[in-house]
Amino acid sequence: MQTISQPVVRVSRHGKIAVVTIDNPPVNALSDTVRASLVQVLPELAEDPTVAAVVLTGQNGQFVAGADIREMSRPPAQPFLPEVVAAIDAMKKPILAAIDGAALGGGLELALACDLRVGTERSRVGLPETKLGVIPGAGGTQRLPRLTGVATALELIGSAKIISGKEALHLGILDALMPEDRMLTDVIALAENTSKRRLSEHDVPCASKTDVQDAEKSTLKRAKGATAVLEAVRVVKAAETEPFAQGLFLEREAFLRLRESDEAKALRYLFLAERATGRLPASEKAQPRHFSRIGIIGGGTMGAGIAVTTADAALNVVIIERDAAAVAACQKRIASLYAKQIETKRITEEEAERRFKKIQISHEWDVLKNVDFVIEAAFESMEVKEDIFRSLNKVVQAHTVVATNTSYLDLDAIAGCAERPENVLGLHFFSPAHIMRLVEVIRGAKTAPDALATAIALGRKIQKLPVVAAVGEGFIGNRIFSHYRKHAEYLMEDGVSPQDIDQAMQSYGFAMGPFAVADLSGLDIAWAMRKRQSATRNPNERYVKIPDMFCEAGRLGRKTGKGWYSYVAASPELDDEACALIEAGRKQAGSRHVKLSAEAIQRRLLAVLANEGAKVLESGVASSASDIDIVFVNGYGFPRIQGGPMFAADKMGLPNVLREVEAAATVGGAGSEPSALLIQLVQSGGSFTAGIT
Ligand code: 3H9
Repeated sequence: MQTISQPVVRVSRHGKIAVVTIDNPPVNALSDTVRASLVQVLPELAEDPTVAAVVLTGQNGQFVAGADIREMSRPPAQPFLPEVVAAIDAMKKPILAAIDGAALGGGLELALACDLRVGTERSRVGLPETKLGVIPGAGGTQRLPRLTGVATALELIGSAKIISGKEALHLGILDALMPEDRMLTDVIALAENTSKRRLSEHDVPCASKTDVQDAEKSTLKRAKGATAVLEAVRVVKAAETEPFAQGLFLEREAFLRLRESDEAKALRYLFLAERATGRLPASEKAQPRHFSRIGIIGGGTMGAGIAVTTADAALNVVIIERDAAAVAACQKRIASLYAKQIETKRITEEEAERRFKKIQISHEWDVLKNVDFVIEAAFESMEVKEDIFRSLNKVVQAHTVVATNTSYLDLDAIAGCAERPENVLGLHFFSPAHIMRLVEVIRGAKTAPDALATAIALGRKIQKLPVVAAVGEGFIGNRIFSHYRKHAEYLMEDGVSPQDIDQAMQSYGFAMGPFAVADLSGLDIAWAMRKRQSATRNPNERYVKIPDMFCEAGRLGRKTGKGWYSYVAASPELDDEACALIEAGRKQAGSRHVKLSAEAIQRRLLAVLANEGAKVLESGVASSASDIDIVFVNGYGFPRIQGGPMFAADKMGLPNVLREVEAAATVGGAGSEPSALLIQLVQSGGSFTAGIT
C-alpha cells in the first residue's frame, strides 16, 4: 500500500481502489484547505487509469460535520464547496462514502453526490443548516428530495434534525450499515462492483400531494418565522418543478444571501459561544473528580426532573425523600415523566424502563455514603437548606461534591454549614429540569477548582449547557431579568398597557412578554423577593406598587386563574378589575400617561437588559458577555435568532444603547444608571461580543 501524504486530505491505495481520507480535527470541517485539497485530488483520481473506484471517508471517528462554521463569517474563499461536490458528481468511476460519526451539512452533501453511502450505528446524519440561519448550499436541497421524496426532505431540512445511522438507513439516505471496525474494509471490497448512480440525474420520486402539503405546513409552523426555514421550503419544493441545474442555482443564491443575514450571524455566534461556555481560564483549570453515582435530595418537580436527566446520561441516581409516602409519590412523578416521553415517542418503553432502573428512591440517608455528587433540590428556604447541609456532613465522603439547587439564596451562607465548604457549589437548574438545557453553576467563595470542574463535567455529561457564575443576588439570569421586569413595570405605570408591552416583546421574538411570564411563574415569587429586599432597598429606586396591589387582590397569576391577565375566557385578557387596579396605581403615582410604539418598547427593554448584563460582567458574576447571551437564549425565552441581549446591544450600536439607558435611568432612579463598562465601551468604540464570531 502506497500513501501520499497531504496535510488535511490523504490518499491511500488498496489495489485499484483509492481511499480519500479527510483529516481535519476535531470534526473534519470543510475548511479552505480541505476544499482546495479535494478539488486537486478528485480530478487526479478521475484521470488515473490505475484507479477503478474511490472511497471517501473521514478520520477522527467522523465523516465530515459540514462547512467550517468559523470561516463562515469571512468572505467566501475559493474553491467553493459546490465545486468540490461537482467534482464528485463529475466522476465517471464509482465513488462511495464510508460514513462513521457525523455526516452533517456540507458533509452529507458530499456523500449525497457519491454513488453509495455506507454508515455505522454511530453515524449521525442530517442537513442542520437552518439552525445556523442558512440553507444547505452545496446541492443538499436538490439531491435529498431526489432520494427521499420532497416530504421527508422538507421535514429533515426544515427541522435541522440529526438522525441516527439506523434512521438514515430506514429513509434510504444510507444504503447499508456495517460494523465500525470493519466498515472501511467492507466498503473498499464493495467499491469495484458499485455502479454509477448520480442523484443529479434522477427525478424526484412521485409523492402524494397531501404528504407534501402536510410536511410543508408542519415545517412552517415549527419555523416560527425563521427566514432560513421559509427559504428552505421554497428551494426544496423547487426540486419538484425545476431542472436540477436551476434548483442548484436557486439554492446557491438563497444560501449566499442568508449567509450574510443578521439571523445567520446571531446563530453562528451562539453555536460558537455555546461551545466555549464552561471553559475555565488556564489559571483556574483543574481535573474533574470521578463521578458515577449521583444523590439527589428531594424528589419534587425539580428533583424528579434532575433525576430523569441524570439517568438519561446513564448515571446511577439515588433520590432521598422524607418518608415512605414521599418515596411513593416521587416514584409516581418519575413514572409520569417517562410515560410522557413514551407518549411523545421520544423514547421507547424498553428504554424508559432501562433508565428508570437507574433511579433508586429511598428515605435512608445512609445510601448517600456511596455517592460522588449530591444535588440538594429541596424547598427554596435558607433554614431547610442549612439543615440539610448540616445533616450531609455526617454521611458524604471527603471527595463528594455537594451542590445546592437554588435560584437566589446565598451560596456562601449555605456552604458555611458544610464541614468541607471547598466541596460546595450551586447549581441553578431551570424548570422542567429534564428539558431545559441551561444550568447556572455557582462558584462559592471557597469552592475548590476541581469541585467546580466536576460540576461542569457533570453538566456536560447530562447534556446541559453549564454557565459558570459567581455568588450574587439572582446570579446571572434572575438578576438581569428582574431589571427587565422592573422597567416593564415602569413603562406600565407610565401609561403603556401590559398587553402592548407583551406584544412588543413577542413581536421581537420572545416566547412571551414579561407580564405573561410573571403570570406563568406566579406574581407572589417577585412579591416575596420585594418584601425580602424592602429593608435594604435604596429609597431613590423607583418602586411600582401595582404588582403588590395585584397580589393583595389575590391575583397571583395562572395558578389563581387571574394575574395581570384573566384566564377565564378562551384567550387571556386584561379584565375590568386588572384595568381598575392599574389605573388606581397610576393615579397614586401621578402617571404621565405616555404612549410608546412597539419599537420604542423593544429598544427600552433591550437596552435595560444589556445595561444590567454589563453590570453583571463588571461585578465578575458572569465572566463573558456570551455567557449572558447563552443564559437568556436558553433560560428566558430570548429569541435565538437575535443572538441574546449583549449581541443585540452590539447590533443596536452601543452609543444608541447608552442613550436609551440614560433615558431609562431618568424614570427608574437608583439602580438604573448606565454601567461603567457600557460607558467605557462607547468611549473606546468597543463591543460586548467581539472575539466570538
Ligand atoms: C454547512 O455545512 C453549509 C453547507 O451546506 C454549504 C456550504 C457552501 N465547523 O459540538 P461539539 C467544532 S453549515 C467548525 O462540542 P459534539 C466545535 O466548535 C454546517 N467547527 O461536539 C468544537 O470545537 P471546539 C452544518 C465545528 O460531539 C468541536 O468541533 N453543520 C463544526 O457534541 C466539537 O464540537 C453543522 O451544523 C463545524 N461545522 O457534537 C454541524 N462542527 O472544541 C455542527 C463542530 O474547539 N456541529 N465544530 O469548541 C455539530 O452539530 C456538532 O458539533 C457535532 C459534534 C454533532 C458535529
